[in-house]
Amino acid sequence: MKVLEAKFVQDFIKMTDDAFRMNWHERNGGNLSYRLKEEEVELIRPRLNPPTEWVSIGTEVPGLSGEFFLVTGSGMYFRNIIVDPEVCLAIIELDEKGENYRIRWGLVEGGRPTSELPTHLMNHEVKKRLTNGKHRVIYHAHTTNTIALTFVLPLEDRVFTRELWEMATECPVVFPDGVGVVGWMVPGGREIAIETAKLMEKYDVVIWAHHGMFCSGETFDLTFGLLHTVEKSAEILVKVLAISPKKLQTITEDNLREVAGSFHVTLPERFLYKK
Ligand code: 2HA
Ligand code: ZN
Repeated sequence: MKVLEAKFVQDFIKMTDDAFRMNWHERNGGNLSYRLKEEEVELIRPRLNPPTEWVSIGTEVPGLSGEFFLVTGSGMYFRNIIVDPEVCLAIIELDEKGENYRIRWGLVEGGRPTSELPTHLMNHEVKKRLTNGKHRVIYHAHTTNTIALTFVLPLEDRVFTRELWEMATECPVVFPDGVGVVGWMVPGGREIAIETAKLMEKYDVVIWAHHGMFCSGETFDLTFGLLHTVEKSAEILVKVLAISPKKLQTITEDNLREVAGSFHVTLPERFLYKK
């Protein structure tokens, strides 16, 4: 099958276009990666390029040895993906040690996979292990309101989780594990990848202070929907803070317990503190 006709490629492209229209991807901001299923690799294998030389990932992900990923290209604009996906995207294959990759499709005018490849792959490794392979999508976006909050809220998981849960009744149901926060760091390398992957052990959402957000999920819809929900909640909080420094009423910790009971989710006690 032609790579561009594969459903996972079509879904990937649609998600990047939806995301661009949300205004989360100025210039070359943000990146997306998808871990292919074995049957998807077989479906497109006749259309892959012959193997070329291995390139260092810049970190080790032994848990992903031999896996294939569809990823956005470094420096590529989300805006252009739908117009010319073969220029903007790549399918990469990892070696047996999980230390190197090689490009098997895409980037036809040259280039490299996303600058955040270490974080994407280290997150994939954690989530593949913790979800028995169910999670396949890692997504990074420059979400305006979430970024704004990292200038005014303490950079603590417990504060961000609680504030975001309070902003919309469905939030604790959509991200019951909460959100993690990484303080400001230089992006694009192994260091920030390690810090992010540590938090991915506990959460499906990690906020990068003054930069954006990473989400992990099973499908494109679930991962996009998760990031969208967190960002919408952050937007409400920004508006609330802009209207008044003090809330007159809110969703309380007891309300959160009631929602958790009705929707059969477990909320960690450490986030249900009395304010
Ligand atoms: O420019 O978003 O974090 C791509 C990025 C780097
Ligand atoms: Zn970024």
